[in-house]
Amino acid sequence: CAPKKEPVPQQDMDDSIILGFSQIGAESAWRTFNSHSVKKAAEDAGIQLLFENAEQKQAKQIKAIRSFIVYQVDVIAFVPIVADGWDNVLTEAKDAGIPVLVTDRKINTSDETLYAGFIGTDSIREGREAALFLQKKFSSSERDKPVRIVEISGTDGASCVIGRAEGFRDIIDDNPDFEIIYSSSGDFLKSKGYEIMLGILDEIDNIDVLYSHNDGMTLGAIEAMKERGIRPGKDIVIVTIDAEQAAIDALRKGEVNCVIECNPRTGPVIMDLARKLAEGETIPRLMHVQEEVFTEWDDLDAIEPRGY
Ligand code: GYE
Repeated sequence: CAPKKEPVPQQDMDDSIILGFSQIGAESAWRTFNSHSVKKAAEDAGIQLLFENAEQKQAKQIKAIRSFIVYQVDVIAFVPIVADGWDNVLTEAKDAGIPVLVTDRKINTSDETLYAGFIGTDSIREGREAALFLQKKFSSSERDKPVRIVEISGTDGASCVIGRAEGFRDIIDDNPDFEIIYSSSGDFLKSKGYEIMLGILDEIDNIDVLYSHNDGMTLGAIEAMKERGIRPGKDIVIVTIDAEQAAIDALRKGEVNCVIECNPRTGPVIMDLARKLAEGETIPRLMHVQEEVFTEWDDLDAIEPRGY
């Protein structure tokens, strides 16, 4: 017969916090590592994690959050795949007395009491850094016409995409030496980055810059450029966001010119915040993760292995 299970001491059961976490999917290496960070941190913190993968569907996230409410978890945390459409389900969580932590991407809501706080990326800053790099990159070039930029953005409606586009345009739109000649969403997918770039190269001439909202799409776009005999990082300057290892490797090879870090290592701080919320403490409303910028001018050997 099955070995007799040791009963879990009652106070251990009482002590372990139950955290319901709704993740959006596995669309990129960044996302996969973010999920790993959350799972590992929960294990290290002794927090019982109910982890749901929504496979890129907001409806599945809403269903997962409702299941957490029924289960009466202590805290709910989630990555909102898009910024809108959360008020109803978060009102249900509020009515059930369950605190909510928004992570990675932000939400739009008319009722700020629907969530306790946000921890994640500062996407407006990331967009600005991309533009500032381009201004520096082209500052010495004597040009009689503007620098022609194509943008491959991420999932439509995601706060990080809105922010990366907004931050970039805050600077670029005021500078007559630059113009964005094309923009399209690649949904953060490598395959779409490839398809879109192939289409752009067949339709548009004289492209100077690719601004891509994540490394996965950039890697796909680089494959397309090579297929068309274009030298990535030389014929077309490339700025990309995330800083996964493959992008740093491309930077070292001169196939990418600037990599802006978006930090996926939020697991430990999410667990710390969840514990505080479970214990009835307040947390900061807005926390941005630490992020660096890596350019072709830096000491690239000094960059630590990325882990994702
Ligand atoms: O840049 C991308 C992922 O939400 C900031 O989502 C995150 C983005 C990240 O798919 O690789």
